[in-house]
Amino acid sequence: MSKDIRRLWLPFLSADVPAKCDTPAKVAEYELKLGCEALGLKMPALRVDAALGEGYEIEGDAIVGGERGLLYGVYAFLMARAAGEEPPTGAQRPFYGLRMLDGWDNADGTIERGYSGRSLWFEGGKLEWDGARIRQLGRLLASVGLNVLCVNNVNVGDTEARLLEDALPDLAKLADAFRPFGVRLMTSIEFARPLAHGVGTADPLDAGVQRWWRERADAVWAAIPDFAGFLVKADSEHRPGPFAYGRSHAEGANMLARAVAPHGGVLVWRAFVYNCKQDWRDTATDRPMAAYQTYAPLDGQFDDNVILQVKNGPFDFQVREPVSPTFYAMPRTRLAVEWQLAQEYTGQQVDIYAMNPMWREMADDLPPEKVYAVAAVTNLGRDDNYTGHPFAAANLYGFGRYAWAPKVSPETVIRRWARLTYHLPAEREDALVRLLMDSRGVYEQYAAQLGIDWMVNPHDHYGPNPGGYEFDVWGTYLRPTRDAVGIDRTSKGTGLTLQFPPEMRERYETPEACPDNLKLFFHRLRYDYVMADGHTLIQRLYDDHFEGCARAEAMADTIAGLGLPEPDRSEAMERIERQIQNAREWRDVVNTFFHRLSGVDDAHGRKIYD
Ligand code: GCW
Repeated sequence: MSKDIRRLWLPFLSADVPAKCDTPAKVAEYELKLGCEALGLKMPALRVDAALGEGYEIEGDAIVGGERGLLYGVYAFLMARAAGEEPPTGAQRPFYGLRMLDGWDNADGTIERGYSGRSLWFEGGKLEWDGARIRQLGRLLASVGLNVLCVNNVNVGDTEARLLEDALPDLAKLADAFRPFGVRLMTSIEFARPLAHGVGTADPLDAGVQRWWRERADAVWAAIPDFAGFLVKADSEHRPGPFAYGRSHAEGANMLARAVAPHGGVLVWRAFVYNCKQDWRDTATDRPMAAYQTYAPLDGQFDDNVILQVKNGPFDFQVREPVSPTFYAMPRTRLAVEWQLAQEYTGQQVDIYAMNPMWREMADDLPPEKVYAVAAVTNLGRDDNYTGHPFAAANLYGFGRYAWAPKVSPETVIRRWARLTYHLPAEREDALVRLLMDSRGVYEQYAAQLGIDWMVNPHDHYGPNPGGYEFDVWGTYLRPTRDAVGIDRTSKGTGLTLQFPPEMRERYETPEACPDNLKLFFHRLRYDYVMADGHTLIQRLYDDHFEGCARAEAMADTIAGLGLPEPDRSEAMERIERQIQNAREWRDVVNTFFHRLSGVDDAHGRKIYD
């Protein structure tokens, strides 16, 4: 057994789940007993009602549910009691059937954009894991009702491709480890894989290619009967795909979907397709328009078991983006929204950035039923606390809650996480909840205010570098001059606003109607543009950076005053110091950048370096 397994938001489950609990029913029973003893509760009866599936109902002194539903019901009951609240009443069902975590783990144990240490399930070129930690992870995922885990990076190397080949027995063992927690596995596949096996082409319309994938799928489901399906990144950032054969993405996705369909599998196809070799001189191509341009014309052409996984915003997991217009354009396609719990662009689990408020904003702009499934790139790794920053666990917890109820109040979720994790006295709990609720706004204010994204250091994506991507190939330009900054994405500019339904188009089309937090996402504005609050744009750029940084500095005192238990206290204090350094760097670099360009001084005479 590994030492010091961290319990995160389940501290009352003070013993590991033993390996002999090898079905959801056994885990449910074990957890209920363990939890009730710890919390001094009378143990409710467990009753299986298969018809409830993933749903459950807590009725008086019984918990009723389908096999997995029972497990979810047990955790819901225990977590409510541990938080001193009443368990939910009435039938509970997850809003989304597919609630998926995407690991960007590589076989060598590294994680692409991972900020919590090495992989929990890969090392040295193969699947390898600590059983007790995987069971703890399974418990954490089940406790918030997540049900699918994709184990490898969407950028698939040769070693990872072998997960469905000679490494399949290991994958089957990992599936066994997660199954008792109701978590089914998925893998990312490489579209051109048949080439490595002498098929000679990866053309989706080629009979040999179709046969190769059918045989692979047959072998996979023979080894893992409840395998969830495949995830594919194709024709995206140098990955192979159907375009090489003159085929559409519907043709590519359907070919794979037909291989997995007989087994009840799904084919998750990522819509993250854009020109990653753009010439910065080309002002007609506008990267955030790419997904819509590629996929909207294909609506209605995808098979039923294809799920098109669209990043939440049209760009790429930036701090502030509108909802991707692709979501409004494909009513006849099953769409999944993809989020990134790994904080690539949002502070890398050093800076605090709680995501539930962002998910709720999306649910307000896009009726949750327009989306078929939810997925998120995990923020998990082998660090003792699993998520690098102890507060980043709130995002993993919160993602599960959002997947069950997309309109759940962010504050309710964050408070519940805080209470379960720390049990602080009321005033300090309030302070932690406020800190987390404000955290995204703080980060946004010093790193991406007014919808200016992409001022990050290239490649690494942490810290400021306002000119860093200007002459690069990635299509992420802001084109700052001495007078103005931003891209005109209106009908008079690149036309991104035209991809939105009328009501949203109107909201974004003019700088006056456009909310402040997206003004520079949609508009090119002069520095002397007067904002609704009467300040010029340039003054607002300075103000936000000074204020955002000051708010980050103030967070250190709040955290110090929370009285957190160790080691969380030390971890959080060490990271807030780094966050403050980062915020100062953002403030000074970005302010100096605009000051040098514009020559306009800060109206309040604060320090801007030259
Ligand atoms: O934002 C980019 C990341 C890549 C990632 C890509 C994607 C897995 O910088 O690291 O690759 O998104 O989502 O495919």
